[in-house]
Amino acid sequence: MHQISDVCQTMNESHNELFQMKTRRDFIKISALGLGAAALTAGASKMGMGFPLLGSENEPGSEENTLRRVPTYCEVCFWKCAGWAHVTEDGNIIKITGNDDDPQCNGRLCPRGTGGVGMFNDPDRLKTPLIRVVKDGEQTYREASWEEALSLIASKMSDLRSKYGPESMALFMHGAPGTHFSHLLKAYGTLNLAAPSFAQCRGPRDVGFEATFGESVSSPEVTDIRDTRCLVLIGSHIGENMHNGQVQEMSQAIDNGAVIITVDPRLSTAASKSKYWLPIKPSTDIALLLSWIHVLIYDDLYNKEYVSTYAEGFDELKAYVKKFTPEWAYGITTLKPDLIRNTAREMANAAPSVIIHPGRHAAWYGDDVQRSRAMAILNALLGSWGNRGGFFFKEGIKLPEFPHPEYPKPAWTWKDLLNGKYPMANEAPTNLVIESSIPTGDQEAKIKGWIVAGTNLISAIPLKEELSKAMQSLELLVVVDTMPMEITGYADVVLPECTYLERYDDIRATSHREPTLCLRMPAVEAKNQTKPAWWIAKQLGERLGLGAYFNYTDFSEVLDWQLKQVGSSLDEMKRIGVKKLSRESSPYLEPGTSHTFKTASGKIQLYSHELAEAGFDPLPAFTKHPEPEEGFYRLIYGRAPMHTFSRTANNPNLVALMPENSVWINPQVAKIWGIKKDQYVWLKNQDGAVSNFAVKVRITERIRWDSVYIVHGFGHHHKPLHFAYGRGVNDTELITNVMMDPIMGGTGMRGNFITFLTEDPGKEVEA
Ligand SMILES: Nc1nc2c(c(=O)[nH]1)N[C@H]1C(S)=C(S)[C@@H](COP(=O)(O)OP(=O)(O)OC[C@H]3O[C@@H](n4cnc5c(=O)[nH]c(N)nc54)[C@H](O)[C@@H]3O)O[C@H]1N2
Ligand SMILES: Nc1nc2c(c(=O)[nH]1)N[C@H]1C(S)=C(S)[C@@H](COP(=O)(O)OP(=O)(O)OC[C@H]3O[C@@H](n4cnc5c(=O)[nH]c(N)nc54)[C@H](O)[C@@H]3O)O[C@H]1N2
Ligand code: SF4
Ligand SMILES: [Mo]
Repeated sequence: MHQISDVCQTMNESHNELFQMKTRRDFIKISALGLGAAALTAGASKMGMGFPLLGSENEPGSEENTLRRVPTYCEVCFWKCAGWAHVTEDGNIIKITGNDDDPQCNGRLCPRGTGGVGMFNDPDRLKTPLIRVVKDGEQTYREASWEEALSLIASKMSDLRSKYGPESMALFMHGAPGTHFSHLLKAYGTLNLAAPSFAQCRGPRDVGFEATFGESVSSPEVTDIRDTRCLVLIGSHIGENMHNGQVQEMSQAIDNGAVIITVDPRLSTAASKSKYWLPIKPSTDIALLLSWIHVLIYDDLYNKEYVSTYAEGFDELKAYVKKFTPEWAYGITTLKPDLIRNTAREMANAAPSVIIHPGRHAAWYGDDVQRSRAMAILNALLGSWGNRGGFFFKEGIKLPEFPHPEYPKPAWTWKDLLNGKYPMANEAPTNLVIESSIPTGDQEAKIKGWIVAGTNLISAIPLKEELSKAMQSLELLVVVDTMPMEITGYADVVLPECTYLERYDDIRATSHREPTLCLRMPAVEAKNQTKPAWWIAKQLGERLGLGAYFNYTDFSEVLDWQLKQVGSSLDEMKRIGVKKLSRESSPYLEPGTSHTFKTASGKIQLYSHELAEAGFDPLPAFTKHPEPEEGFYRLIYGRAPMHTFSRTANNPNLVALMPENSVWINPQVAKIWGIKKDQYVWLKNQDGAVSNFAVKVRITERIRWDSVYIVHGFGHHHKPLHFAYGRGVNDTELITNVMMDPIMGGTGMRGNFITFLTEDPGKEVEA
């Protein structure tokens, strides 16, 4: 009796504290906490900067024959390669290797996947739930028990439900934890679920391809790279973009003599392996694409039979591109007309085994659906969709949902927040949900509470001010993360998830050349007080009266049930990790047979009626974008093979491989500025935003003089990230000009220009 009332007492206090603070959330350093600090010192000595790559032979007990092998799939990026965690008798994970049966990795992991064990070993990991409190007039976190943290969140969510309706809660998610919290929030009664993988990433591409072919290119992409004869990369930098299977297939294609054409203002790794590098003036790709379409049509190089059988709108397209000659494009793109003609001919020679790669991160200039449409149209003219060496038709297997009551129907969803904007958004744009969390004038915000699971919004979302305003206005902000990333400092309650190596998650049921199933299970017990997302969601569900949606004790029961419905079982999957199933339909169009595309008319839409009806250009329009003023250079960004966004920035293994990013500068520019190799400079953008830290200069001919390049994910300002703090610069803080895609709400991020500060601007960094 006594104990229960004690718990209630504490809960009420915490609850009241949260209410008091709703008007202003200070950013809190998690480092201030006792337990974290103690654990850190112990770990840090063992895990210094020179920490060896795991799998090192002299780890105690690492003899191969005593190792246990546990199936998993990687969470370091979203390619989700299947692998094995190798565990010693005393419960240490000493290495992770690829699963030979997985077509997504063919037994090999990329450097990040191999280094994934650093996520498990990272001494800076979150260790216990934390609750925001006021102590001596200052906001801080105190460690809390799970019981306290969960009851506090559930009671606050119940309040929000009764005051504003369940729709007032939103979820921001990326990766595996997302599905567990989606289930929770759908059961609770809201569909306001958003991920940066839409509006900040592949959204424009997917919408552009869907408008043309009736379906998207999926993830993993349905590009038949291994059998292609010509691969055209527009920006897409496979090789630095380390999506495993694609990288392997691209090197296979190169070995087989495929022609690679890379369009990139920077000599990317892919460009360096290409027969043709087209160092385009950034932001002018649509002009190049239109002139390629012009050459294919007017030089009679397109696939007439394919187009007449499967496509519609050719006459409109032909008339439209008449004026877009290579000479016209030259003036815009700086690419010589001959180069444009020759590369168009290379594509036609290889057709239909040719791929104009759709890319993945497509949120560039705000006209990104139109650029994706132009790429889709080129593919259609070449007949590559549905042909070997082009794009194949995927086949997958759908696992039945574990039985639960029907989800309630929300009174409204994010679609009702659009007010006519972004008519073709088919997933919730994160930015829309953020805007809808800010009160306007005397209008209350529609969204009042967030759960953020597996996304560091601070570095993923370019709308810094809106994000900050929204977070200050919320009545509840819960962050579920494995690390004390920047976003955790804004939470009311921080919940520490265990890493992918310590938990069950959903079965990876992949649709690709063949359907595959893949299991992730705990290799070892979860460290400290960390818990898996499925458990956290279930606990919250039960406290919210939604127990019927979580009718199991352990998630393994759900997996076993699901697997048994499709003729496998948890036991089988524990042994094999990956199960390949055979496909039933053909991956390619059958010659001489008809095919119905999933568009309204059943035909490929060269001319898009859907876009026309929504009030947009039905044929891709070229828009001229602003250019840098004198002394400024366009900021472009991308990936490095050893890191994934900001999620690996503190991973000791990967920090050892690449500790910081650098800014790529053309030698001409370095000369004008008198900047030397390896010098550190600060970056300032057109709106006066200055980088938090200095960045090392890399002087290289591999970048055009009008642009600079940095790898995304660095420049962390949160001190508890001991390995990442202060290393390199963060592109996100220099992206203050966001070019919205009116069609689907994508946030174009490449319209920012920077200049150099060679003296320390003395900027105070929020620690
Ligand atoms: N400026 C700029 N912005 C970008 C991009 C860019 O290139 N430049 N890229 C865009 C693209 S393409 C994408 S897809 C998005 C990516 O956006 P995000 O996926 O949000 O990227 P990260 O910054 O890696 O944040 C991942 C967060 O998940 C946490 N995390 C990792 N593993 C787990 C786990 O198992 N459980 C839980 N609960 N949390 C975990 C990490 O600690 C981290 O806080 O960013 C977009 N935003
Ligand atoms: N190692 C690693 N691999 C990853 C990831 C990671 O974090 N790390 N993230 C994964 C994710 S979620 C995504 S979305 C993908 C993103 O990977 P991609 O889709 O391949 O990348 P983008 O960001 O579209 O393109 C980056 C390239 O575009 C070039 N570029 C910049 N501006 C322009 C321009 O105006 N025109 C043209 N033609 N090129 C331009 C840059 O120089 C750079 O080489 O990578 C995936 N793979
Ligand atoms: S590509 Fe690399 S990081 Fe991504 S899932 Fe595969 S092994 Fe992991
Ligand atoms: Mo992405």
